[in-house]
Amino acid sequence: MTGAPETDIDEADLVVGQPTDHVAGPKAVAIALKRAATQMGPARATRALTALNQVDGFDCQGCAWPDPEHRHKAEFCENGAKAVAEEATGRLIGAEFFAAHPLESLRTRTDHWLGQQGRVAEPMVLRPGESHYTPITWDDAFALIGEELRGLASPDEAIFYTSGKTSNEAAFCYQLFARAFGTNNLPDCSNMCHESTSVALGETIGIGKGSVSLEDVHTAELIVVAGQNPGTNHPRMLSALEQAKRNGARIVSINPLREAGLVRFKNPQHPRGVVGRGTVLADLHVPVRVNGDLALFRGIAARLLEWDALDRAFIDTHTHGFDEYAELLRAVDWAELERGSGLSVEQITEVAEFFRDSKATVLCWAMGLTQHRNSVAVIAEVVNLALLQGNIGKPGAGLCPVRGHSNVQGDRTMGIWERPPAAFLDALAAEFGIEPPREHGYSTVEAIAALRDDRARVFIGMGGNFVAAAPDTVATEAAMARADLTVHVSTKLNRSHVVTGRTALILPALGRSERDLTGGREQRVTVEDSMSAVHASRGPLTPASPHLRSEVDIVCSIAEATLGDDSSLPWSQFRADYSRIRQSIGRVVPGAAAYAEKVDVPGGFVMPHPPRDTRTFPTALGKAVFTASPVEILDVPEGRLLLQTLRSHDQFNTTIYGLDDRYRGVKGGRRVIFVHPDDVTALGFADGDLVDLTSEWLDGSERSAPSFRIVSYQQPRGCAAAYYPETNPLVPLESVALGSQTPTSKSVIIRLTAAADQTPLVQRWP
Ligand SMILES: Nc1nc2c(c(=O)[nH]1)N[C@H]1C(S)=C(S)[C@@H](COP(=O)(O)OP(=O)(O)OC[C@H]3O[C@@H](n4cnc5c(=O)[nH]c(N)nc54)[C@H](O)[C@@H]3O)O[C@H]1N2
Ligand SMILES: Nc1nc2c(c(=O)[nH]1)N[C@H]1C(S)=C(S)[C@@H](COP(=O)(O)OP(=O)(O)OC[C@H]3O[C@@H](n4cnc5c(=O)[nH]c(N)nc54)[C@H](O)[C@@H]3O)O[C@H]1N2
Ligand SMILES: [Mo]
Repeated sequence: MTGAPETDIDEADLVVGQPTDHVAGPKAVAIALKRAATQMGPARATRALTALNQVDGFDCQGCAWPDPEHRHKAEFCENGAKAVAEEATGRLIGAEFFAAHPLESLRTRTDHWLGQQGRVAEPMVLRPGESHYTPITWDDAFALIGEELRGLASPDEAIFYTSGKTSNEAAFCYQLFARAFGTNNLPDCSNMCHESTSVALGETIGIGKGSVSLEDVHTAELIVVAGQNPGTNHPRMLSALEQAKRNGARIVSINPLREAGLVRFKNPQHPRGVVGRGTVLADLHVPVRVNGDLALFRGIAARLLEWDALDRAFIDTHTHGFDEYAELLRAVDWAELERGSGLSVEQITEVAEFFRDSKATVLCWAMGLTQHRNSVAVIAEVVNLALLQGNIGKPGAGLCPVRGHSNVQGDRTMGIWERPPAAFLDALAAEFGIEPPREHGYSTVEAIAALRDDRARVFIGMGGNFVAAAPDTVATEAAMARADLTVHVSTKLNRSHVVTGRTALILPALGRSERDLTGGREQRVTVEDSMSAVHASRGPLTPASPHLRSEVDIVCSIAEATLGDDSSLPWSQFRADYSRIRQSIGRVVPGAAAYAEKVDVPGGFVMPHPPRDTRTFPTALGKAVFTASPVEILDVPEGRLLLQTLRSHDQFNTTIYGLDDRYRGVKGGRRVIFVHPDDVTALGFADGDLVDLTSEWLDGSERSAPSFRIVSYQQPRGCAAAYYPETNPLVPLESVALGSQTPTSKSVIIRLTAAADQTPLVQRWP
């Protein structure tokens, strides 16, 4: 079955209207069902959607927002349904497709086109110098990988990347294999995502995870949503916010853009949402300047100290470093905070009053805070705010980093981490009798540099779309092309399959919606959500093709083919029965004792979190730590804009579902740049002009991305926004957050010039 578009995106069809003030409602339901039915057919769609997020069903492949205890019959959102449709599509591509499309032509296609072709049906290989991918048997593919890995001068010449959809079982096997092979080169999408959160929380509260439950969100007095667009990226969070609102909560949104979801929400699962005007969620929208959050938070903290709106008992008993921090607060330079945040003292004070008047505050954040040069300091400042009022480890309060990929948190728990804690490696050694390497491995940006400098020769990707998601597209693609072997375990075709090493493999995996009969029995996997709740997931659908294998099977087979008979590791037992993997997880992973038994309980269990559970802070000092960081202001030179790169309503990261960004009023195109109307004029342009974007980096180097339409859009002066991944070529590999190495995708200094070519770019890769 095909039916995918033959031609590529034509940006000439772009239409821009008004942004909307409400989200979801019946229109979202209709769109979700239509997408699902077109891609899957009505029977398969019904089957999939009725099992989505149900206790005995499968976990949504979309975001990591948790499932409520009392589930609706339709416990999913528009974008969750799109994610399922994307995976469970009836379109299939196999040998014939690859014979008809030489690599050279696939390279000119956009990620949208590649993804729309369908599920990859069988393993494919691209041999050195050949023009086409051709079929390969699974055994030959595994043998090829094993031979290549064994031939490396050092295990550190191999890179084992993970995207955050991988199940806990597959992730655990994958990291075990990498370490038995001899390297900690386990970068993951987290390095580009919430790493700044993990680092900041690790340093300040002793554990790199959020401290709230869904119940806390429901019962909070104040919920702050900073740098996050839940209406698009975590739509089910809106139901939780709506419930909180009904319980009397107030909501503050801190965002350069007035994102529609927080303005008015029509809950499609609720009769009022279908017929009424919906609920106004945000009581206050704070239009902070891009990267202005630290200045804003510092000002709020200064006011709280001034008003003595502090939880002194909590500070005295549970924290360290208050005096030094308080000194900073007493000395704040308000003019500097105004300049840094782009807000007036009155605006900052108004937000502070919301904090002062709340006895239980939940602080939520996502990419708007994590992808800047000083992101670790920004998030440490969020923690400072929470500590001042004792908002950790009490009902209705806490830190709520909202994760992206559905199992990104679980993958890290399972040991997908280039800097594993010693205790984890000790436990791995004790369980399996291996001697895991102790030196840290490469993060995502270090992996790219290693490929570029020929220090790495083999790249294996467990899901994801490494070259499109990573920064500095031109440099990253050139680095990837230097590899001897690139392997992608994937469901759908993407850019990383067509920008390859000398030899390349595509290994098609079962998706989460599909029945997994590995080892001749019905297998389940487990995942962990953003609030540390772990539960089982089991797909109901017949696999897209009989040749697909589970990620667990693929990892175990690569391990056997690489480590051979020398290895006493139980790969075949793992593959035959995943509960055997869960038993090992229970013995190795901290806090996961009796894992295999606990995930058998319907609904699963919650991983321990000492600050949340008992106000115990496992830091070096045994207390939560106040951080006194300087307020650094990113100065943007005259005539330049500060660009943040974000998601449209019609994509999941590099997977482009369609070309509309309904809530922001954009239809039929993605190459747009949102600019304040006065900046448009001041820069000598008009709404709708076609411009090229050029980024300017400290070392004087420049990078460009051609052909974007200017869309006048309300936001603080001097800021701009455009979609990722089209803008990734603008972000230098070296431009990373201090301490976390997260690419600074939300702080890119650019200038606009009239497009050199005034015909809109039809294909992204000329
Ligand atoms: N449908 C869908 N769902 C998704 C994804 C998807 O692509 N599509 N991706 C998943 C993944 S991996 C992730 S990590 C999450 C991402 O979820 P989000 O973090 O919501 O994603 P972004 O689109 O990057 O949006 C960042 C938000 O921060 C704001 N922002 C930008 N810069 C700043 C700043 O300096 N300060 C403040 N206060 N705000 C700022 C932007 O205006 C925008 O509203 O979503 C997950 N869920
Ligand atoms: N400029 C800029 N860059 C960014 C960001 C940004 O905001 N701005 N955000 C960053 C963030 S937050 C993230 S998380 C990364 C995302 O980086 P990645 O996680 O690497 O990218 P995705 O686009 O989510 O990967 C999509 C691919 O995963 C494969 N896939 C999907 N489902 C499955 C499955 O079940 N199994 C397997 N094996 N494969 C599957 C499909 O082949 C699909 O093409 O991008 C980062 N890059
Ligand atoms: Mo992410």
